[in-house]
Amino acid sequence: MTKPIQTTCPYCGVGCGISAKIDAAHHRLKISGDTTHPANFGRLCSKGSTLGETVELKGRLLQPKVYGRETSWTEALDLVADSFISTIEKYGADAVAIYGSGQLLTEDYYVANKLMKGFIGSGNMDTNSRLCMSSSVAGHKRAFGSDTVPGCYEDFEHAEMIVLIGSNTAWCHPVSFQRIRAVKETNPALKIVVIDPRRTASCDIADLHLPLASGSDAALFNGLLHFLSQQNELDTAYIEAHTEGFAEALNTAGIDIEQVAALCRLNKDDLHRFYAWFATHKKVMSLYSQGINQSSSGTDKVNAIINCHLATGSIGKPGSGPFSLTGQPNAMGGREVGGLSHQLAAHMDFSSADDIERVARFWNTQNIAKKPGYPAVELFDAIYDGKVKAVWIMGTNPVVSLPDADKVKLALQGCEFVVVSDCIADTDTTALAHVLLPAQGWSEKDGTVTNSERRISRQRALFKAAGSAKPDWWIITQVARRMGFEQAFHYQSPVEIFREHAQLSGFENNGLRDFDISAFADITPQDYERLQPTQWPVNQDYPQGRARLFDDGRFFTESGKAQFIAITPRPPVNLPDQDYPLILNTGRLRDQWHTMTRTAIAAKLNQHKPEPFVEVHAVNADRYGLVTNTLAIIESCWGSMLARVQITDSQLPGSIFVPMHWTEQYAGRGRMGALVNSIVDPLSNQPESKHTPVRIKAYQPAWQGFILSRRELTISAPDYWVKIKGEQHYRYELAGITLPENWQAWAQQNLCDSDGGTAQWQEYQDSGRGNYRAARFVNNQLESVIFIAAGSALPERNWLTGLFAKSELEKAERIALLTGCPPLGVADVGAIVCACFNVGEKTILAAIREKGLKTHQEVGLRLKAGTNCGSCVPEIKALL
Ligand SMILES: Nc1nc2c(c(=O)[nH]1)N[C@H]1C(S)=C(S)[C@@H](COP(=O)(O)OP(=O)(O)OC[C@H]3O[C@@H](n4cnc5c(=O)[nH]c(N)nc54)[C@H](O)[C@@H]3O)O[C@H]1N2
Ligand SMILES: Nc1nc2c(c(=O)[nH]1)N[C@H]1C(S)=C(S)[C@@H](COP(=O)(O)OP(=O)(O)OC[C@H]3O[C@@H](n4cnc5c(=O)[nH]c(N)nc54)[C@H](O)[C@@H]3O)O[C@H]1N2
Ligand code: SF4
Ligand SMILES: [Mo]
Repeated sequence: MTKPIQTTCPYCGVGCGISAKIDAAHHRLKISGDTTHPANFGRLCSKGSTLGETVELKGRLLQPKVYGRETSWTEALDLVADSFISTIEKYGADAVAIYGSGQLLTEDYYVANKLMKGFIGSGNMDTNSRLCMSSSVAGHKRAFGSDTVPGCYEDFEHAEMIVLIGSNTAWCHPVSFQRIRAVKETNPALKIVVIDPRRTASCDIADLHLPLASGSDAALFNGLLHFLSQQNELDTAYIEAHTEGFAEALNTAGIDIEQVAALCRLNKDDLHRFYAWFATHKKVMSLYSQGINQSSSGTDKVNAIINCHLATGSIGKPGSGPFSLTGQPNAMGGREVGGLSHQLAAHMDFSSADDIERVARFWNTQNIAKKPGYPAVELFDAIYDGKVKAVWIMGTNPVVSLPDADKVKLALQGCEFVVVSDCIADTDTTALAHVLLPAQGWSEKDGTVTNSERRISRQRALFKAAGSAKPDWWIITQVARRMGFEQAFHYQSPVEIFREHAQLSGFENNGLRDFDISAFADITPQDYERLQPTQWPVNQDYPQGRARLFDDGRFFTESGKAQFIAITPRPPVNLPDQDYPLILNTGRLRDQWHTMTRTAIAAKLNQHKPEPFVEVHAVNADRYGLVTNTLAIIESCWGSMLARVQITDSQLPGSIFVPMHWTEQYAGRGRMGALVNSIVDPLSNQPESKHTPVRIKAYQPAWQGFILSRRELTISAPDYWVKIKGEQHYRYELAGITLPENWQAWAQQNLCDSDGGTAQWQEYQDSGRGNYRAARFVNNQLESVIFIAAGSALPERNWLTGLFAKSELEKAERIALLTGCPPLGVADVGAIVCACFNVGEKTILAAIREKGLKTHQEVGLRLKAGTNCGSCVPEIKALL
């Protein structure tokens, strides 16, 4: 092992610093939190801690492919450039598009955007940030004249009240959540309010949870503005000096508490409590995320929140302000380079002719795009309609993550030319590519990312590239050169791109644009190598960066004043009806990242929630005949999926929740994007991913079962299947409508995949009851087990999966094997709660009972559970 390298976590927008020790010989990493990084001071969550498990080469895309055939970079790049050129010649520049991602590094993103908007001359570069941050971007622009997140993480320590709105911070920004938890523990007076239709793990530290009706946030914050005015809790001096449009906003917001309570379906006293707290605490932070942004009124929701901060002057000051939590590691960097189709670059956009002229001059191009391109949903519609004929998808998986995802699939199936750059070979989107370009993964790439608090950090390469994989910036510039743009894409390394990006940010800026990192305009390769995490702006006035913007009361609007926006709340567009009576809400799980291409490789991360599931309130479960742990089919006008039922009172009656993560690589019929309506916000074009009318009913298979196997298998897919990678085994959950003729033959066919050796079989069959069980041993080692039942009566999986860690089974274990239950005296750990230390629910419950443990700290002392990343503390507390 060498000296540790400091880099940044490639998952969420918290942007944690990582210290990685490299064992190059064995291609292994030892990951720990970077104690010097201001985003995390050494903390990491379950996903960051397990990054070392995701760097294996199995499953990686290692070689360029054209039409399914492996080839050289030269052939692949020539083909991409030639096809783009000929499509443009035949149909014009708007017939091609790039669809990028907040998971690209700033340098990759900058050149992709420059190529499309500056040189191909079309606005058709959009990004998955359209599905993520675009309502925040639009809200910021309206209020501040710029896309600025005013505050910083340090504000958590100064705040008197923190409101989490449409944000499951505990699972989605775990290190920030742990930081807030720590503040709350030392200062119990800190008020925490969660505003979310679901009772999430984030409610664990909340003084108040407001389970508002889906989509009703704008009314709630309008009501707050009205309340603040009625209670004389406005900062009139601030409003007078630094804002415009207050009177109209207040007028439009004229809604009293009773009306809000009725609209949001909230308890009036709870609502009053929240309003009174907001009014009486001076330092209030509003942290918000997808419950706000992913809505047909997302931009209005953002401005309704900002209005309240402007009205109380609680912005730009320590411990206060609206704070949009960014999702992806480089959501912010993407906004800096202008990755959204209406943006140009460096916080300039197509709405200003001066901006267009300025950027054209800087890039020295005659061919700059003059108007916005298609935003994501429209882009895939345009592909479907044949208007866009060649698309290049980079670092995103739209066949899963876009709404109406079956239509997206059809669009790509019908598209003349689809290029996909990814680091993983098999995804639902790579399956549809004509050209596949292998990108370097997180552990191989070099560049910068910007987190939620505007902090630019370096990602540094830890390993040499896997196979022939190349950095995204290299791939893009190679295509650009082949398209005839050698001059403008002559870069040899990321620092040259970063330098140009920094120069553009300062170009004719003169304090007119918030994004200014001109202090890096001449950065040397050595300084870039050593670059320390810094918050922009970084310029002459702020050479060390700036923690807070708007602390001077100056905004980037023409008048220099912030704008109140008058908001008229609108309900979601598609409302439930007789046919589709429920609201489908979608979101994230603690231990998975988006479409699972990387997190599902880490066995530890698959234990928390192994299968696609649907959370349903008991009232709805009763009504639709759903039973816990059985399967249900969920249908919308657009598509359907299968998921396992979890009945919970954390759900509001009338809404159901499914995680967004499962794809066709890991589950048959678990891809939720197929159901989601493609309604968008008219201002931001962000999809309403949290609200689709659906129906649900029990799914009654003829048989259910599971297979555990030491090796990965190719199973003749039944109606329902899920693949779960575990420690030393793969687990397959299965269910089918049709029974195979003979289970023995079916098992032979599906389990005997290429494991060599002579297998010994142990079998049990009760044909009358439809039960079949078998175990196979190869060289005395357990190779696989299969359990099939007519109903859902199957043994728990934990004890059985644990047997794969053993080189040989004891006699008692072998005897007990086909009962599925441990031999007498052996404990079953239960479902894994703490992924970091692999501690199961049953172990925790037993310790609580037997040792009389009272707090999560005591559980931590005994079992270590919850003492690393802390993400499972809410669950431990629930068990207590
Ligand atoms: N573990 C994990 N962490 C992640 C990610 C991941 O995939 N996995 N992805 C990252 C990314 S890209 C993003 S964008 C962030 C997202 O982070 P979050 O926005 O926190 O995550 P979500 O689960 O999508 O949605 C948050 C909450 O919005 C609620 N919600 C739904 N409708 C409404 C509504 O009308 N009003 C309000 N107030 N709330 C509503 C949902 O019930 C849900 O609990 O997470 C980032 N972090
Ligand atoms: N219904 C519903 N839909 C949603 C959401 C929701 O809450 N509900 N959330 C939305 C949000 S906020 C987001 S951000 C999106 C996320 O959705 P996606 O962007 O589609 O999801 P990812 O799985 O992150 O896809 C990233 C892809 O890039 C690959 N990759 C990783 N690193 C690199 C790299 O360095 N270079 C290249 N070229 N490829 C790389 C990964 O293997 C993976 O295939 O989903 C959106 N869709
Ligand atoms: S909170 Fe977790 S996922 Fe997010 S950056 Fe930090 S370690 Fe990575
Ligand atoms: Mo996101």
